[in-house]
Amino acid sequence: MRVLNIETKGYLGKKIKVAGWVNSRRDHGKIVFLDLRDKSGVLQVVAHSKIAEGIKEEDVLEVEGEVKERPKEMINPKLETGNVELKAEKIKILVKSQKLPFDIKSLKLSLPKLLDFRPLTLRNEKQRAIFRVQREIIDSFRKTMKNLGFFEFEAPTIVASATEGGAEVFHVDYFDKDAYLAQSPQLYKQILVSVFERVFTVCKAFRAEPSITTRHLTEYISLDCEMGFIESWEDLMETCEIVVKNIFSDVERNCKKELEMWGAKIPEIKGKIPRLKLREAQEIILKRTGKDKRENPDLDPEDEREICNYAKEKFNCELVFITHFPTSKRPFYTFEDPENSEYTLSFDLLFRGLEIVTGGQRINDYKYLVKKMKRFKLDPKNFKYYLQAFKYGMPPEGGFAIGAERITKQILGLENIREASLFPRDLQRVDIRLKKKK
Ligand code: AMO
Repeated sequence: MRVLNIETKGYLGKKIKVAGWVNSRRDHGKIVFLDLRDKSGVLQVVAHSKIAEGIKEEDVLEVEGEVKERPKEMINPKLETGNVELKAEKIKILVKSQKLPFDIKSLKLSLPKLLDFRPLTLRNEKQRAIFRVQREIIDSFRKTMKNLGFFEFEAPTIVASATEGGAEVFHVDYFDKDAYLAQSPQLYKQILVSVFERVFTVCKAFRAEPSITTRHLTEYISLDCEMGFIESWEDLMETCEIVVKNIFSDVERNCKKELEMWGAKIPEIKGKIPRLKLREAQEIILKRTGKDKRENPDLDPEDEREICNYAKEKFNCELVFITHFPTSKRPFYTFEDPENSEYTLSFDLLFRGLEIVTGGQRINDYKYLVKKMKRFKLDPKNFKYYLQAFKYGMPPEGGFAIGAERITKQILGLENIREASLFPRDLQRVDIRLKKKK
């Protein structure tokens, strides 16, 4: 039976079989060192040149032999299997690899090349680490949600209307009728509050982003939740804080090696994440930079960086909630501040200079929701299906969504969000770079 590389430490002096890809080959006369890579890590295989003949990088092997302790001077403390090696007795080449177009281990490539060769570049240890961290983030979100009594559901991808407003929606030619790719699971998570009270989903969201930025994808992973019977919209920010803090502590505990590879440090959050109203933030930005953005309905990327610098200096916190965005600029479903209807009970969470979460309280009163749709020039008839949930009793509710690639990017300090997507899609790329239609 096959033993994983990481488990070989437990088989000292025993004969076992391992399998994997050749990460590297080093020849020392009649002795050949092969670093064999499998899903668990790398193991050093020592073989006589006769049985290692013709073996090259990325060939897929099955190796049988004895697990031995390495001589003291050969111990590699950087490797989890660094004090053992496998003395090969039999090597079976399961399949040969063709000549590699570049060195996978050092991977000195531009971003477009890195993505063009994704099936290959993902084999690089540091690239794989990104997605181990992302997996931990998603698992952590799911774990916290379940612990807090949220019900997991799968949101539809093909939807009948644009939910988040704007023109950033992909049209689907649906049997000669109109449909769209979901910009978010917003309407469905709200509907389900009237069924399960607390719900969450890990789903794909689609935005027809017309520009190339380091923070936008056209398809991203959304970690969405929605909760009913809130006593105040503060409940939402508190839940968001619990979720994000758990993500940080799970990644710190379970992804030590990955964080080290990227030189990344998990932020320390002592006490509560600071909160600033949008207009307060803009006043601070004016004082710090002399730039007057007090009329703007949102923060731009430069503002997000500036206000995070401020939060770090003032509160020693790398995260900050921005609240009370203008009613005119938030989607139709957003609850207005009873103290000033110009603003909403909504928030963004910024982390190291980038928005990673959006959330807020929703309008749960049927008649008011219909009125608000009309004010937003939306036809309630097109939302008849969704409105049923409100017509027949929706408790006070709200929720939020975390962008999985964004939080991954910020934790690891990646320069571009595409690096945090296994198979990124953007204006110019679906797997490969797209060519213009002739
Ligand atoms: P919003 O549109 O702000 O809110 O999106 C929520 C979060 O999703 C991430 N995100 C993106 N990530 C990568 N590429 C994109 N193009 C992209 N667009 C958004 C961000 C953002 O904070 N329904 C609301 C959420 C809610 O109120 O519950 C919504 O979709 O991290």
